[in-house]
Amino acid sequence: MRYFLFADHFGFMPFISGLVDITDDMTVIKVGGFTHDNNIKFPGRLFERENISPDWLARLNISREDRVLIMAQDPKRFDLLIDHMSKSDSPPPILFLTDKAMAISTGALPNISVVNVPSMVGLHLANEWRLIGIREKAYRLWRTLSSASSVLIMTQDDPDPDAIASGMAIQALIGGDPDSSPIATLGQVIRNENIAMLRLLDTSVRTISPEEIGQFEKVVMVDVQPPYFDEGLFENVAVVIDHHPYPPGYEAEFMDINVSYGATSTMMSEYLIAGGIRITEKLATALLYGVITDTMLLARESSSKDFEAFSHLWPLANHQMLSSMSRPRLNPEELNYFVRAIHNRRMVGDFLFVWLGYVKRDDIIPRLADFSLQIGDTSFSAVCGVYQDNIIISLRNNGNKTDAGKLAATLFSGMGSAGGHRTMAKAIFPLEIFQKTHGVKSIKQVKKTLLDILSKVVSD
Ligand SMILES: [Mn+2]
Repeated sequence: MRYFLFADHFGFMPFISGLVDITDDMTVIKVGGFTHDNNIKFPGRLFERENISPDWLARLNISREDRVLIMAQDPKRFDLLIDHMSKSDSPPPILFLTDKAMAISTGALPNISVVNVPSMVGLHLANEWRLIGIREKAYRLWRTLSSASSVLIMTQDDPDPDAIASGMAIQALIGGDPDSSPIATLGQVIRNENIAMLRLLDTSVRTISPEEIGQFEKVVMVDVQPPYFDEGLFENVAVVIDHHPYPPGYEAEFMDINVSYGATSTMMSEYLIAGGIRITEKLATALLYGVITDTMLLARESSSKDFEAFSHLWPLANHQMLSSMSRPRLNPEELNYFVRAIHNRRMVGDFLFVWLGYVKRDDIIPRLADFSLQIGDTSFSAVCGVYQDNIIISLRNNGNKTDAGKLAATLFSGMGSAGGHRTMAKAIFPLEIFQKTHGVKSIKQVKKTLLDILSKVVSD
């Protein structure tokens, strides 16, 4: 490649060394007789001109195959050059490096780019300040947790992808594993997509009881803050990282609460990136999914920081996995459960009851629960199955007066764990306890008893 450098100073020389290769043919044209450091070595020919004339320019034979660099302290000095080049039949691409404010209508001169070198470098430097800040925070976070032998990573009662991904990022940051630093909830993962996410990423969220909290040396909260939980449950929290507003009244050793982020996953991505921690494909997929779901694909309450995290994670993520998470597919075996559900359904008013019997996978239950609201006039549904000696019930409400979460808690929390939101809830308890409590033996009787209990309390 032939390069022509026109310069009225050599101040930006260090910045262009990366642009020009040793094999390139370089012609330097010093314009306006300035003195320069003799130590600057030029890889090619050097011309010195007081002024540049069209005739002299024509002799250089510059064409669109070449590249022109202009290094200008006084941009006006190069007007004639620009004019000449633009009128040429074969105008070369021109990079105009300056430190002056300059307006060139690039619409009329598509071959010219003006680069303000100080502001470009300044932008990079400003970003470095920010990076140092984040890296220091990442280090402080790591130091807060690194000495602990066990770390409890707490999320909301129904952890969403943002919380799960942020928990995984904490594990990556401290080199923790699911045993010594589990991602935990006092509730359970209810949404079908989130269950699919856990399965695909081969990770887990552990349901813990309040009594277990004390077994961990340090507590981290991601995407949630201590006042969310019952008073007195979390007296000593080491780390809180969240993008929801700060509800005053608590302190933690390390706190990063920032509402200008669309997702906690973005905050965690910044820590990992600034801290130089490797982001595996799985982690990138999780974090990207966290950013996407919390910001509704950068449409809701997102900032340029979310966009930056998004573009950093995008090439690292597994996109096939990502699409499976948002639209879990049905395999033939799962399809059989759908058939079974349709066969074994009972409608009582607008309440739909589905009994699946024994299932080989528990995630089919919430999937069918989502689907169940599409059947007929259903406004409230309960999909029940037996998985590994436990009865699992997924409740869905779409316009019924009955609060699914409250109903689950009232009916089943005495036998196991149960709860959720108004529109979706889950209960899980041992089959044996249910059989004893209700004095029933066969699976058929269990089914009938459940139907009786539920259809009595779900309002029409
Ligand atoms: Mn969030």
